[in-house]
Amino acid sequence: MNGNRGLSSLEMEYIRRHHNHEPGENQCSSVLVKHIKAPLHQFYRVPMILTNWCILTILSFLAKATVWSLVRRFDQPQKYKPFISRCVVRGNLEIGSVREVNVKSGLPATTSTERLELLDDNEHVLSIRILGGDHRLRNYSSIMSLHPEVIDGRPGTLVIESFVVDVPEGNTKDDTCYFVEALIKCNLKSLADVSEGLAV
Ligand code: A9S
Repeated sequence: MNGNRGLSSLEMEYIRRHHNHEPGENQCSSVLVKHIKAPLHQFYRVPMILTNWCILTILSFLAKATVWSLVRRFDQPQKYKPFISRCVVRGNLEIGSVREVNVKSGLPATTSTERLELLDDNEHVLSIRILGGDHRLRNYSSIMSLHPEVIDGRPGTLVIESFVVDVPEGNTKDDTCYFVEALIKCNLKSLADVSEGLAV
């Protein structure tokens, strides 16, 4: 983690609470923060006298995609990750599920095998671990935590993403951190574009 880098005390608290990587000697780790002008999740205030299965069924179909609804879809990372073309999950969305990810052409990889480590719909935390693939990210694991915030007086989402990964043979920690941070910045920019495009 590169020091405080202008993070607020609240962001530091979230990082302390959810992003506790312990990088080994030959690993690098970092944390990225993104402020998205879209709600973390959509909710409707329905008078209790009207709440019944019919109303909730209708509302569930009307619910717009929001930041957490995109992030939590371990089976569909391509919904917002620009480098992923296809994903197949073995098993259902439980801890331990494994996905086979196909990567778009032009990148230093074609496939990646990834395991769902944590999916918490209350704390809005997702963690994955890369098990394999024809790329150079060994022992890669990442944590995403989403937190509601107000941006320009409207519901927004603070997204914090951290990772830890082995430094490949022949590379430096800085090289490796720079490479992974660049990819994650692209993912978070795309997440913002998709979420803000959907949020009304
Ligand atoms: O997808 C993520 O959450 C994060 C990263 C760093 C994924 C990287 C990647 O999918 C490529 C974009 C293809 C780059 C993998 C697994 C390996 C790469 O070399």
